[in-house]
Amino acid sequence: MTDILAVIKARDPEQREFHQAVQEVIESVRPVLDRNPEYRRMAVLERITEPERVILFRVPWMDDQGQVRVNRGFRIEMNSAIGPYKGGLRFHPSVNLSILKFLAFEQVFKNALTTLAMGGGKGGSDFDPKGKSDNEVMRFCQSFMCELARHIGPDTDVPAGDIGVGAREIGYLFGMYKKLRNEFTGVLTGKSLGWGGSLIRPEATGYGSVYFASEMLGVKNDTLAGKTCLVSGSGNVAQFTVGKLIQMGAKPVTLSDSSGYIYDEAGINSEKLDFIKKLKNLRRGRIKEYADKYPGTVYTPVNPSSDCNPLWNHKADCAFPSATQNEINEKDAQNLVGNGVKVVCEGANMPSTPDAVNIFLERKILYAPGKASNAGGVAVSGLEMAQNSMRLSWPKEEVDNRLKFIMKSIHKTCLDAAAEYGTPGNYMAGANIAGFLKVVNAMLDQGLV
Ligand code: NDP
Ligand code: 2IT
Repeated sequence: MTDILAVIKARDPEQREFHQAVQEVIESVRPVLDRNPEYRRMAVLERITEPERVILFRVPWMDDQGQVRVNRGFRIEMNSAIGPYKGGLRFHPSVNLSILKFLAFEQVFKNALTTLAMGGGKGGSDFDPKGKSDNEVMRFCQSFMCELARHIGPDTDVPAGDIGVGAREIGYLFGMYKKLRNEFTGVLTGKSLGWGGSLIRPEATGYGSVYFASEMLGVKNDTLAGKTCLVSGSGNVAQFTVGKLIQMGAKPVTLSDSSGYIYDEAGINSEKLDFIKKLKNLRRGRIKEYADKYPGTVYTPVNPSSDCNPLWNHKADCAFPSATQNEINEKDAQNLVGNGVKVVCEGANMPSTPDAVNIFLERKILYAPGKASNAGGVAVSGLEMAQNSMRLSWPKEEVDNRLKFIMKSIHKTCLDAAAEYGTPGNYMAGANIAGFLKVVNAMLDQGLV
């Protein structure tokens, strides 16, 4: 099996994030392959690690000065064994094939865990929305969709948001798709409420992550009430993680962006969270302004030469990394457990490096991998697709109850699979095994396609 990884590495040596995501799964599913030799004969690992289709295209657009710019657009259609490709679009200068393949690969397992019929995909661009005017963002989205439209559809591939893609971008993308196809369909999720969006979709990833943490604590007869929580990021996932933590009586004390982080020992309350939402979503400002507004808060800028992130070095009970991949390294993980953190619940995708994960597993803390704990976002996207198909919309309580039910079910699925394959309590192994089995068995049912 190490051979499969060696072949993948030799084929695309520069795709480090993709190798990282694949290696974790290969190690987790070893006992599954040992129990069922047929999987090896049918080369399921070789098949599941190769995208069904990779689309790469030029995105030309004009900036406000009349200068033409060119970015790269991507869509990775990873696996459609259990449903149409489904997964977000990321607009960030770091976007490349490695990052999108790792995200698409993780999405396949995550979507399988949600109980809904969704395959896995991911896409995006190296376009940086930061500092761009609304008109520039609109022109970029329109150009991006001019090409993407021919590859997607409500029963084929249904994109959504991710880093740098929120309600504004989804609106511009949807408008262009509708104009090109002359069809009003649920081709994207994360739409605004007035034209096909689902209640609770904006909240879903953050809320779901907190529901998952609460389930994990429940196994230990504990709750989130009174727990001090470290949260990173300050975008969609981080904001609604903080919101739900406040509702559950916990005390979130940190938030960050790519420039630095704030530590508010008194706790971020609802009023302060409203300030963050306006700052980040309307003014598109920097988190530093929080410290200017609320005295007693410490702002620490990012230090690129530091070997660790001081955000993870505060006394706390729980950590919710909700910014980006590999934001917790080995040293950060040591700091977290050294400071008494007992729960690490990933809102972001692959925020912990493999060395960091090993520390969480060795120390037997409650560690939830993103593909389980952040699945609430795509799960409610699946519910948005269901509502669009019925041309109905469910009330808030109904969607929230379904989200809670799905997060509970993912939690149980992870624990059951981990116990069945000899790693009780290991949510990472459980998530990988359960997702793998669902997708691989569907692939085998459908023959060699
Ligand atoms: P947003 O764009 O809303 O927010 C991203 C936040 O993370 C910002 O605060 C951003 O800071 C920070 N960030 C992004 N890249 C970096 C970086 N390279 N270094 C440091 N900070 C960074 O994105 P989301 O909240 O939607 O996504 C956050 C994470 O959650 C991602 O890993 C995403 O894949 C994952 N996720 C999102 C889901 C969703 O439904 N939106 C669902 C499941 C997972 P800055 O503004 O300075 O860039
Ligand atoms: O990583 C993710 O699960 C997302 N960005 C959400 C994907 C979706 O289709 O809602």
